[in-house]
Amino acid sequence: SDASGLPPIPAERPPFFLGVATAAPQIEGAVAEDGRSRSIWDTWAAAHPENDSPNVTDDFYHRYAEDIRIMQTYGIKHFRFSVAWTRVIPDGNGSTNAAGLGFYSRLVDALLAAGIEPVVTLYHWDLPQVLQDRYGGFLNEQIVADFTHYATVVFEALGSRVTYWSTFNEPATFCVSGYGSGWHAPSLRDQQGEQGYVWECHNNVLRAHASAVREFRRLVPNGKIGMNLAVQWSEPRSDSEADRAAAERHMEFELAVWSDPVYRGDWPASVKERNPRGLMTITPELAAALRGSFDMYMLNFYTAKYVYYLSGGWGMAGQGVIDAADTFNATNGASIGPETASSWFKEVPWAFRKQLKWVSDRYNRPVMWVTENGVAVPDSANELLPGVLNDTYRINFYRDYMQAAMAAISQDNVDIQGYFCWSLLDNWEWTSGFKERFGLVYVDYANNQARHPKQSLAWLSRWFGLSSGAAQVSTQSI
Ligand code: PNW
Repeated sequence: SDASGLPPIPAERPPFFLGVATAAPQIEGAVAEDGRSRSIWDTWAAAHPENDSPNVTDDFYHRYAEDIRIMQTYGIKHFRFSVAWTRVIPDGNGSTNAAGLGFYSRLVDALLAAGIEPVVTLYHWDLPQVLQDRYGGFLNEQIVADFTHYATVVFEALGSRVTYWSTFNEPATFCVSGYGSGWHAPSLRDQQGEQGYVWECHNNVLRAHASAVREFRRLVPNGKIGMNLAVQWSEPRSDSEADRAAAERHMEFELAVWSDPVYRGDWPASVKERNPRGLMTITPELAAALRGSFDMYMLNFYTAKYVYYLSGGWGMAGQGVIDAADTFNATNGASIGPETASSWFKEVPWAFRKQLKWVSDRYNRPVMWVTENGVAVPDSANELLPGVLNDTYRINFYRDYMQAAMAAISQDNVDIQGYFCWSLLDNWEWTSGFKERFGLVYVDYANNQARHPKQSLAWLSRWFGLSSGAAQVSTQSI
């Protein structure tokens, strides 16, 4: 390490831009302000009072100017945030709420004035509760028209100032966890044992995406759009043909089930073979509408698991019930990677490189953006308060994952142009509340949401050549 005590800056600088990512329900707070209605996650939080609350969280709604100054100080030029449907159209499909929309308009203006490119996600899991109550949310095809209307309102308001967009963040997560396992809002469980709800959600998300992109091409002709897809790499647990095929099938059920319809006009063969109750149909019209609807492949990546063939059995894979199962442990018991603060997340930079190549090869080398990657530091890393700002664990994590992406570019012919850290700020981490801190900036919830940039932000800024390191890291204890 250098004089600062931090890991040395690698000689080679990453060839992609550095951005930071956030999501409305995790940072905004101000849940009852300016006409915002309740989202399904507000309902979830109210039903889980033991979990921390998103009601205030980072208070980004009032403090965004300060957060923009932090990004400016460290030379960050791409900011990914999401728009809350509940602010823009509180009744879900009724009239536009000018006050709610005005917040995003001011935010975009402030970002542009600071030289920061806004990257807008339209839906990061915060469905208006009224739409869940009215017709079952993503289980009802009415969501296609309502999402398209909402998207159109936002395209019209921000499209002349915002170039980069995503329709949905991680539909696999909200369809499987929201309508399959019940672990996420709106806490529904599939009733038929065949993930029927999840497939209905899946179908409706693809239709809503296609329909919104059609409006986007008309309203924002020079814009770029996609969808943020998340996957965990599937590493075969053994070299056997059965395990390798199971791992491939697992990845097709998790990831290709979303992007094959866009790039290939159909679901993967492995998925069609196991088509539960004929739930999946892609009409020629839908295939045509999906074609070309990703201007870049936006991947959220964190972790991996071992996959093995489950002889005669049925395991869960993505949204399918298939003859494969997954585990963090090899047959000899060894973990697939070091622990992090999140139970679902082991550190696997080698798997990131494989995943990037898998996507690039399958879809004929699309432009790729990594739209989320990051880590919450485990207690065992011994970086508890006040040393939490001195997050060498996170620095090493980003160095290793980014170098894996650099290897994918230089050795595997992958075209990665941007890389967004999850997240700019510590935030409300869904079912984990404030216990897992993914931020490059520490948020002191006990002291008026005060912001304290962590060492990782300064270190990344220096590695990417975005600030001289003049952006000094605070040494105060908090
Ligand atoms: C993301 N996986 O979810 C979400 O987009 C963020 O809102 C969240 O805060 C962040 O991860 C950290 O948890 C994930 O399959 C969904 O590995 C799925 C996976 C990872 C993250």
